[in-house]
Amino acid sequence: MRIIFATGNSKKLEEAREYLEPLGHNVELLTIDGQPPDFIEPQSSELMEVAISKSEQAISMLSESELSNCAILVEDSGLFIDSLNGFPGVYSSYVYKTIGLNGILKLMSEERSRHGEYRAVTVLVMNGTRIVKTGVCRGKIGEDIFGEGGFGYDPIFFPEGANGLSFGQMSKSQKSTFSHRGKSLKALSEAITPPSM
Ligand code: ITT
Repeated sequence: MRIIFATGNSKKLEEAREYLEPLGHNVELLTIDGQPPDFIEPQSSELMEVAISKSEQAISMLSESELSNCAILVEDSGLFIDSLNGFPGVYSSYVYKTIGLNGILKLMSEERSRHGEYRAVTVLVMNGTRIVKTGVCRGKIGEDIFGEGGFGYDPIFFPEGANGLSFGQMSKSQKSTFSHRGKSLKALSEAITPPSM
């Protein structure tokens, strides 16, 4: 299937390809006049609402184009830290660009519980049908920056069951086996794969 991924985040695209291409799907980046789409993010504390709004915007961007028959993929995700009442959550992208990893480490310096989770909501629209899948990855926020892989908060996020490795210290495929995005993409691929395959 030809899947158009509406994202400005090239690392999300790589992770989606890592997952969906071995299953025979072709994942392409949506660009409008050579640029990734510019979404209006709704003021909402719910990833689901943001993801559905992005998918509706992507569909209307493509409605008149030659890509209007392709499947459209969008994803919204974030890091939710328990002791910070879910912050940065839906604001993860903005918080990363403003206070960055060191800002989060500073906010966490007095916290005894370092538990948190990444969450992802993935939406695929094909032939007018919307499929929504979610993924969660529990873990802990480290006390320093470890590794240079992945993106965003990966160098300070230690997923459960990964023998003390941060996402920043893992290869793409290793990260995918634990990650929120990997889980939501796995559920999505199961939903679109005919039972005989
Ligand atoms: P698009 O909206 O264009 O897809 P984005 O990066 O702005 O790209 P989101 O609005 O969904 O995406 O924000 C998610 C942010 O949460 C992301 O920018 C990271 O800061 C963080 N995040 C989500 N998943 C992550 C992951 O697997 N590794 C590291 N950080 C992640």
